[in-house]
Amino acid sequence: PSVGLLGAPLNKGQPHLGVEQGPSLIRGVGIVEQLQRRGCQVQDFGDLEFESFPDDITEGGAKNPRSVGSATLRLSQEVQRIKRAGLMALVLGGDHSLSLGSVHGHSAVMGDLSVVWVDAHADINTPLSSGTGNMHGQPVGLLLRELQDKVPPLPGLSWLTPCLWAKNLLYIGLRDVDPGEHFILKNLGVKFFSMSDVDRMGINRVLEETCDHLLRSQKPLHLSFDVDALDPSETPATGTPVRGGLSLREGLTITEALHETGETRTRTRRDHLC
Ligand code: DIR
Ligand code: MN
Ligand code: MN
Ligand code: MN
Repeated sequence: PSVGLLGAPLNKGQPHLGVEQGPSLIRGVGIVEQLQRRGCQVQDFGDLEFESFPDDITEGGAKNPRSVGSATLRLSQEVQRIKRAGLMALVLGGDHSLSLGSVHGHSAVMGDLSVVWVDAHADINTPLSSGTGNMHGQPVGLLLRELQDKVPPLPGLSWLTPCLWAKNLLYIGLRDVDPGEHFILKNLGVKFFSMSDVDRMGINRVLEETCDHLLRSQKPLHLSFDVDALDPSETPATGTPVRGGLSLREGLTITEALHETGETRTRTRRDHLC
């Protein structure tokens, strides 16, 4: 397997400094070497550099839309380059608003995707439903085709065409969902496994049902993994810790199970992103 590795040191999707250090810290603990040891060929595309917008103001319920829009457009273009080269794209964040670029770029080359969103949060606010205005809480809201007419035009984001169908989306790990988000989830009938579901069913059954739900459609698979899905005892440095999260083993089991679905299906369809 050949992996295209890309760092997206984005921090404008939320208020805390430090998340932009993610890519270099994850490289620093040896992700390239670890992938190589597992037999992956790694092509390192380095870290993206993003344009800064000093006067980026809140607009239409979204904070820093120009910064986030310009960064995620760059990211989408780079992911498209990696996909066209026939590689699996592995994107390191950075805050989770980067998923606007990674999902869009992936879908631009591969068409409709199945997306597994591993997160304490649903990230399905629209600029109008969001209580915080932080864009890391809105990427799914902006990517869903069904919500297209609920999203006001945002400066810097006019390039973003929604590319994801609600039926091809599935969550694991939810435990901090805003009331407006709950309404949207129910309304669109999005499939999710909350932490209580993981407790009740166990991670293996959750993953069996995940595969039944998504993978039969034979769409290329996209994994979007927010580190705050894990329990804060594992990832204390997240900006939005929520107690009672996935154990490290449960998190790894998710990635292993999704990886195996690619092993048993056609190789070209296998695709993971973090
Ligand atoms: C909250 C928190 N739902 C918001 N979202 C977070 O700001 O929209 N997402 N932390 O990762
Ligand atoms: Mn987040
Ligand atoms: Mn989260
Ligand atoms: Mn998230």
